[in-house]
Order: sequence, then C-alpha cells, then structure tokens
Amino acid sequence: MSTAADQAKLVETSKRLAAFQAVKDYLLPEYTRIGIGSGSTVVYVVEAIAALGPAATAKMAFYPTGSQSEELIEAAGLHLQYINKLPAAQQLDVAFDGADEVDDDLNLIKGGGACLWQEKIVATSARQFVCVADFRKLSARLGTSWTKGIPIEVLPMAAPRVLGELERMGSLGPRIRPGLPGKAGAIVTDNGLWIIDAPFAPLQLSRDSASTRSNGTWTVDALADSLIKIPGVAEIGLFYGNNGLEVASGAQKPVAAYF
Ligand code: ABF
Repeated sequence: MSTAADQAKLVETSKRLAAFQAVKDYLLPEYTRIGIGSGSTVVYVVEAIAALGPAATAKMAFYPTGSQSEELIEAAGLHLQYINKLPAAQQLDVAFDGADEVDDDLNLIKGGGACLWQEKIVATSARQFVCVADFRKLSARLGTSWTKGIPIEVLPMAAPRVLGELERMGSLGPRIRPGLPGKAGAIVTDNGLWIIDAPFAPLQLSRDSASTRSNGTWTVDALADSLIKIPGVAEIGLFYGNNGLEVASGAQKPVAAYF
C-alpha cells in the first residue's frame, strides 16, 4: 500500500527526472544567457545545470525571477546576472521554470510561489521557455487540480476594488493571500505588492470558443484579457497564448513541458 511518504518520494523523483531531462534537451553548450525560475522543481534544474561542471557553465550567465532563484544561482556557484542588464535587442537563449498547473495546450497557472511577475518577464525575454513540473500538475483544463485560484499581483491600495471586480467576473471567493506562517498581514512580493488568489471554474481550452463565458466558464485567453485590464492589477499568473512553433520567441507559453 502506498503511503504519503511513498507519494512524496515519487513526486520528488518525478521533478528531478523532469529537470535533468529538460536541461539535457534544452541547455545547449553554446548558450550564454539562461533564465532560472522559482519554486521547488527549479531547485533540481539548478542541480542539473551545476552537475554539468564549471567548465561547461563558465560562459553562461543566469537570470533569476526573484530572491529565491537569485539565492539558488549563487549557492550553486553559477554566474548571476539581471534581466535589467539585458539589452533590449537581446534575448535569453532559454528559460526554465516550474508551474502550478499545465493544461494539454501548455497554458499554465503560475504564481503559487508569489514570483509570477518576474517569472513572466524572464519567460517572455527568452527565445525558448521550458516548463518543468511533476505529473500532478498536468490537467485538461486549468483550475482542475490547482483549485486555490489564479494568482494575481496587485497594488495593495487597489486590493478591495480588485476583489469586487473579480467577484463580478464570477470568481468564487477571491481572497488576499496571507503572509507566510508567523507573519501577520498579506504576503508581500519581491516587488512590494500583494497577491490575490481568484478561483474560477475550470477554464475552457479553446481560444476560438463562441462564448467566453458559456455556463459560467471562461476561456483562458478571454479571462486573461479581462483580468489584466482591471485597474490595480500588475500581472496575472496565467501564462497562455497561441504560440505555436513559429512564434516561440517572446511567448508566455512554454515550447515544451517536462513531467
Ligand atoms: C514557480 O514555482 C511558480 O510559478 C509556481 O507557482 C511554483 C511551482 O513550485 P513547485 O515547483 O514548488 O511546485 O514555478
């Protein structure tokens, strides 16, 4: 009989295998600029990169998505660089990041770790964005396995009005994310903002659905378009779009996902 400990071990093994495979397939020796996301799965991505050895990574610079990945990069002895130092005409060769949920079309929910804004900037600065996750994260419709809600980064003074607008849009119980255990008040992001988690019914897959809200269900793109327009919203944890192979560059959605 499988115990909780067995399941936890399976999840960690899955994350590690996915991370090592993603690095093997997508970190080419000639690459020099690499984005590093946040979360516990990315720890294995950095482990896989560090395992290549100093000679292999000597010419590579690593761009973090917040304070956690900054610490990871430094602790692994890799060269830390910042996205604000990247000239506008240049792109990262590849960016690796985790996700909270991945649909069949590779749209993502991200932001469970409160780093979504910088994660989106780094992902869209890369020629190729590669998602690494474990088997629990894959589902046919976003909002099925990740039921805490879509993370939305907001200006604190706008939070009550954003909550009201989210309810009007059909979110079921949106709430300001509390601080980490032992910390009073709301969680504060690396950007000094708050996070609202807004649950919606599982999202429809199709981009060209006739109705954006038939049966109270939004399509990913229609919901994203509406959320980002709410005054006070800085960024949303939906990484979505229609980036087929021909438009991989600068896309929010990954070109590949590893489980
Ligand atoms: C980041 O870390 C986030 O976008 C996502 O919320 C979270 C996933 O964390 P984990 O890998 O620990 O499940 O990728």
